[in-house]
Amino acid sequence: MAIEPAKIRNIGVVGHGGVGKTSLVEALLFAAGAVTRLGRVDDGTTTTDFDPDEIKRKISINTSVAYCDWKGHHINLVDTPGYGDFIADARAGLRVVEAAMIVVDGVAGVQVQTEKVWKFATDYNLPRAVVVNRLDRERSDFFRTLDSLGRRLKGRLVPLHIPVGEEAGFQGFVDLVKMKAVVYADGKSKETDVPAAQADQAREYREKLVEAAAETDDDLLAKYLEEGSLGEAEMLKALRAGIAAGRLIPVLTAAATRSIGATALLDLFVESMPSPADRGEVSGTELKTKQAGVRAPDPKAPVTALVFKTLSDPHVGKLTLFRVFSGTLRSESTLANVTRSGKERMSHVSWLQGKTQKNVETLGPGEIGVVAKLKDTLTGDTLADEASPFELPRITFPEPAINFAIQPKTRGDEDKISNALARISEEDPTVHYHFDPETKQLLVSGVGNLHVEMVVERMKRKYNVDVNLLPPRIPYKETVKGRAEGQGKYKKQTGGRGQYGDTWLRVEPMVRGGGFEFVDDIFGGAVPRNFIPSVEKGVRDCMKRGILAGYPVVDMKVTLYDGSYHDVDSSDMAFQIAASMGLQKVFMDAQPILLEPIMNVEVTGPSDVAGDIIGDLNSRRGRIVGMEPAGETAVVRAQAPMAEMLSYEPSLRSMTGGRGGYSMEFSHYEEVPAFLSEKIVKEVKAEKEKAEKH
Ligand SMILES: Nc1nc2c(ncn2[C@@H]2O[C@H](COP(=O)(O)OP(=O)(O)OP(=O)(O)O)[C@@H](O)[C@H]2O)c(=O)[nH]1
Ligand SMILES: [Mg+2]
Repeated sequence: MAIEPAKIRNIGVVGHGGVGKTSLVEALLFAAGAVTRLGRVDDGTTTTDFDPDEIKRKISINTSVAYCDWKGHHINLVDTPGYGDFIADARAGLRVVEAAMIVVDGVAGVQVQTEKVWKFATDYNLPRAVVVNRLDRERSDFFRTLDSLGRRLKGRLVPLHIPVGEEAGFQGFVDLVKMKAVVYADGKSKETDVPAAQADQAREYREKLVEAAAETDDDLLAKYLEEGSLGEAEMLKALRAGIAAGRLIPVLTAAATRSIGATALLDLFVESMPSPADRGEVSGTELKTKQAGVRAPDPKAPVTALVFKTLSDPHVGKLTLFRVFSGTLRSESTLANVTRSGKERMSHVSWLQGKTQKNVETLGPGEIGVVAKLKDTLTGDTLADEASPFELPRITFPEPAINFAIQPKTRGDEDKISNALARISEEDPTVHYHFDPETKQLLVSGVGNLHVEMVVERMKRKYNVDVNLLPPRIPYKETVKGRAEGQGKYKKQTGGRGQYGDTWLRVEPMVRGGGFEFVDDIFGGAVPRNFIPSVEKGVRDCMKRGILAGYPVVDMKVTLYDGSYHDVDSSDMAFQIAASMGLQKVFMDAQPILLEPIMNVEVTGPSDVAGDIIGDLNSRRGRIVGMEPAGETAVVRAQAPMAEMLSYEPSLRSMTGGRGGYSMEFSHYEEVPAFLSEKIVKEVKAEKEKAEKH
């Protein structure tokens, strides 16, 4: 029997790296009795960090799912990674839930990825709760964190708790709804009166809570202003409705590793967060008519399910994690992958408790499940009834930001490598790879350094191929700064029919981002009409291969203004070659330059080392664009060349003693300074020569 949609809560657990999401999920599972032991990230024993890479590095890399029962409700917890390289998983995870639990660190407050996941939740219109975790740590401060939340995140934040005790003495919280304290000792909680020393503070925050609840409804607000208070039931109803609608964002306290705050969160999910039934219809496309349509969370409707994660393992095979939005999905049924037009057999469908599968007969609307061994289904695809195909909006993933060349350690391993990469990129849509014929190298691209390193580790562990990672390749581009013109002529007379093409080309720079423009300025048939596309093709091919250093040429206008032909010997090929030869020459006369990618960088770190962070960014040719001291943490915003930021992570770690964080995003292209440009051109030439010798 599938579970009634009204009795399901799907919660996405998101936040910056290392704030305690996985630990908190563990605490929730433990509090609800779904696990009998409280696992620990530091021991590699949590339910949701089970991958060997996760255990080794003590961070989450993949989204994973666990469930528990609480007061007659089935709660699915979607634990997502917080590390920047893997944040796309958090976004995909939020596509399949009704609410987000945003975890922040009680020491660091709002961090780079906090703002990112906040935006994802806003994009998907999700109600959310904020949990201030790790309140037992030295230098943690609930009120300072609250302040940083208020300054940096948009939304009506309202504390439901204030902490009792602080740092190592953190014992629990005052529940501002009940006006009772919940204190923990030896892992057990006890409800007591509000400590006398905190009575005033509790009253003050309780008043803010009532006011916030009243503000969600005009009539209620009028009554509150008139009478100065609200009835208990009325207040609670308004508060819950406000939270469910996302108009109020509750802030709670926690210390996951001590289980503090877990039951309060479970109660909040059940009482205030929407169920799949509350969420109602989802939009998508009716594929028979190609019209926009909707699907209701109705067990009798046609099946529609969205794949939000794919895991692959050489032993178990492929695992596909999905969420049902409508209909009842049965084990042993066949569904259509409407995104790729194929059929898939849903052999055994299961719930997931971390890595453990629990077989179920059916999955109804709102349920999250897993199935093994689908053939062609990838993350973001929709699975639906063949008779009633309906596609949900696809999940998009960020473009890769960084390229590495890889080399087999053992000769002859090339096939094994491509096979492994094919499987890995199937599992992780942010991994791309291709062979570069120019340098004869296999390039792997990913979101960041760590991401690509992990790909290499996975190749070794799961697919048993060892590769060397060569230094990352920066995706430079080429362009010109000046104008030039000249001839490209190709003439060959060998035996029978010869080859003849003759073109006169002019090149001019275009604005940055202008791309490419080809102008045909031939009068009087100097180059016959039918050969002009060949000239353009020759130009385009040559630009793609690059001229100065083998990087694609961009932002350039090329005009064909003259030429000549031969009645017999001229051919498409001859004109292509002539144009390509001409362009290579003219390009070099037009002040060629290299362009490099510039990144937007945001660094957070302790304020006392902000000066070092800025100095270091300057030495990396960075431009500081903003600096925001935020109490003990400072935020520095800068633009810096990608080439200088590849090795940023270890430097930041050593500058901040591990207390810093950063995120980086592509911004635009800029000219590479001349002294560096020369060096790059030389290196590429040397590389090419080496490749040719092989
Ligand atoms: N003192 C203290 N440490 C905590 C608490 N919660 C988590 N930690 C520790 O913080 C570290 C990170 O915890 P995780 O649960 O892995 O954090 P996460 O947010 O899941 O991290 P990612 O998934 O990698 O983003 C681990 O060493 C935990 O033991 C807490 O409440 N108090
Ligand atoms: Mg985690």
